[in-house]
Amino acid sequence: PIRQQADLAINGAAPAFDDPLHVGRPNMGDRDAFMRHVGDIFDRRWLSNDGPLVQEFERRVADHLGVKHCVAMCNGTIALEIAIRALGLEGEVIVPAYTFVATAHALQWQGITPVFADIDPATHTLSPDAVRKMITPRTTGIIGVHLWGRAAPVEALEAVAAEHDLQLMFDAAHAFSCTHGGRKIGNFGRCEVMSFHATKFFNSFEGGAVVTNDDELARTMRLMRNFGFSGLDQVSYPGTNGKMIEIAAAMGLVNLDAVDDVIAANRANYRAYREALAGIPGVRVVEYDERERNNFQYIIMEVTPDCPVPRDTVIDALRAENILARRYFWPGCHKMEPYRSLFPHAGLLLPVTEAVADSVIVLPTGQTMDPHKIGVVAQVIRTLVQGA
Ligand code: T4K
Repeated sequence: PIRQQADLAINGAAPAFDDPLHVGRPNMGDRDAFMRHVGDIFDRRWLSNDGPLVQEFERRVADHLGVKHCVAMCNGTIALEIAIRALGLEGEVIVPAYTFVATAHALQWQGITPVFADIDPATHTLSPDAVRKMITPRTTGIIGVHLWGRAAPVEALEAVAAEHDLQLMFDAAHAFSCTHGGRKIGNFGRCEVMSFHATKFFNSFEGGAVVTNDDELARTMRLMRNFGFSGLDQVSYPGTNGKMIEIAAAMGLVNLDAVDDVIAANRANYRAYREALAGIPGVRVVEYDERERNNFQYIIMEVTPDCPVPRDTVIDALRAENILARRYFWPGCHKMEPYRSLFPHAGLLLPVTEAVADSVIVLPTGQTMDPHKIGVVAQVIRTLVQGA
């Protein structure tokens, strides 16, 4: 048991866990069901290019989200790039700097400038007022990010977009199966982008999708995902190779059957963390709105300025115990290349982004965690902070 400073691995004691606890440990559905799909794939000799499992996956995801079209892709980043292309974005597009760097890269990669707007300290998502300040004559769109599965301020961003004639889309990489106003995320903006990466609570090994209710946009993205081919030897768009493969769809289908169980495990972990960390001075677990459905895939702990121990020391202490906590998304995209060189003074307009990036710790959750392990994680934090 960890009771005093000398019991902590950072002070020389043995680590609390022999094997590392990971943020982003994949959740896996039924192994036998997956193996049956593998057998079918061998029998059919159909591995890619709009195969039957990909088609079934697209239908099931669209049904789950209550959205008209799901265009499955090889990963979330390519899905972002294709959505950005299909919407005809160019010039400048406003995004948060407090997101995974792929949101910004998907623009920069195609010669569009990501312009970083600050976030709301309470929700960690774009501040509509900050977005307004960043609009220039070159602005063509806004990409909101539903960080941690909590919806960006959809209606306020819609109002800004309408006022300035801008396209609005969302990076919903964290928000599969979450709701906004009781409606599934996937139904907002012109389109929304999902990630099914291994570290997401619902994975297809690697994978992603653009979901939309817009028929024409879906058609364009389907063509762009497959080199722009609209017929056997006929190309009607510049395209890329963004296709999802059959084996990925097989994993996605099996994991889709397990989504409710994984969410239940994540919810129990979230409650266990909240209880176990309650009352420790200077740390708090970011809360999810109980009126909305959430996937609880990220346990976010903020280390507030009154905490007697700096955020990075808490991380070091956890990692010494083999609890591989992360500082997502430190230090903010604006401080990563190429943006650091392009916009050396961007930080001046992003005080909330920087404060949040300096305070967040992401803790392990998912199928491989349980309330007992969470109790130990919390005891490490309690001992470290209260003994300081
Ligand atoms: N937009 C947003 C807002 C995103 O968060 C992301 C991805 C995207 C767009 C782009 O979607 P994708 O193109 O990725 O589909 C991870 C993921 O690679 C990335 O998908 C994710 N966001 C991001 C938040 O997290 P890293 O750099 O943290 O990955 P890594 O290798 O450090 O792995 C995280 C932890 O998970 C480690 O402790 C190891 C563990 N792990 C990982 C893998 C892959 C496992 O235990 N097993 C595994 O198979 O980026």
